[in-house]
Amino acid sequence: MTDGGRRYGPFGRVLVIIPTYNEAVNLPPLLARLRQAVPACDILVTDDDSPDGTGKIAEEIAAVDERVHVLHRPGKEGLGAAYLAGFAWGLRRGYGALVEMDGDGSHQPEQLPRLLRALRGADVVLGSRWVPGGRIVNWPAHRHLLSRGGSTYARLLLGLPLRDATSGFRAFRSHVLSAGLLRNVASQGYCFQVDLAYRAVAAGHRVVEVPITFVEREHGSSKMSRDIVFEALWRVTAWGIATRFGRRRGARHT
Ligand SMILES: Nc1nc2c(ncn2[C@@H]2O[C@H](COP(=O)(O)OP(=O)(O)OP(=O)(O)O)[C@@H](O)[C@H]2O)c(=O)[nH]1
Ligand SMILES: [Mg+2]
Repeated sequence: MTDGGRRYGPFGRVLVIIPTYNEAVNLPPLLARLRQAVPACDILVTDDDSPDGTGKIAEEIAAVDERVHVLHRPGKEGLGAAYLAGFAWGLRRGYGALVEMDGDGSHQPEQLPRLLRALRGADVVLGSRWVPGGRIVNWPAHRHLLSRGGSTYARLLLGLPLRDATSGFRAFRSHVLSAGLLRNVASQGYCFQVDLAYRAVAAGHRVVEVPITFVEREHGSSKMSRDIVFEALWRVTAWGIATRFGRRRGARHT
């Protein structure tokens, strides 16, 4: 892995995509830590016209750091849409690896090198809270239950060999995110993460998990809602039923 040459192992340039909605307080320190931890990565902030001015703050940082870019979207459309737009942006520019990372400080930039090292021997790397060495800091019991329960449900129903299918800290080799794999992705909330993991596994890609420490946000508010949980529940259930009744995996249209 070299830094000065902006190449990371066998996969070339790295783009870290950070979707933001009202992360004005969290974004500047996060970008500073990321720049320190992985100096050569490029960063794309995908902002949905945050009312708190996150997009403008990102622009100010981009003005003094040529490796920070900002994609402004007209309004709040959910995590899935923000990532799909970010992937398209990165694929058009020939990045070898695309990374997903939350903008609220829950994912530690200092652990990104660990994900990138694992990506040398994999197509997709998930930062996992639920493998040995994984940790969660400052979560109430009901969030543990929801995260563990959601992952277990997806694992059992979809036959996913993964402990943390909902994790949003992950790295993809860009060839994984082909038009075919992303066709008709409609998931919006954190179900989007389960959707991509399921599609990657079904397509035969090498998906591995490495432990991460997840720290609950200190500032701003969570976008987790009842609707987002409900979306995950109904979509995963529908995919599970479709799989059981023999519809080809990876050919889903929900
Ligand atoms: N662009 C964009 N970003 C979003 C949207 N919804 C959430 N995000 C961002 O996605 C990341 C994860 O969202 P969070 O609110 O932290 O949701 P979460 O991590 O599932 O929930 P918590 O664990 O409670 O924080 C954060 O950087 C958010 O700002 C959206 O609709 N559009
Ligand atoms: Mg969060």
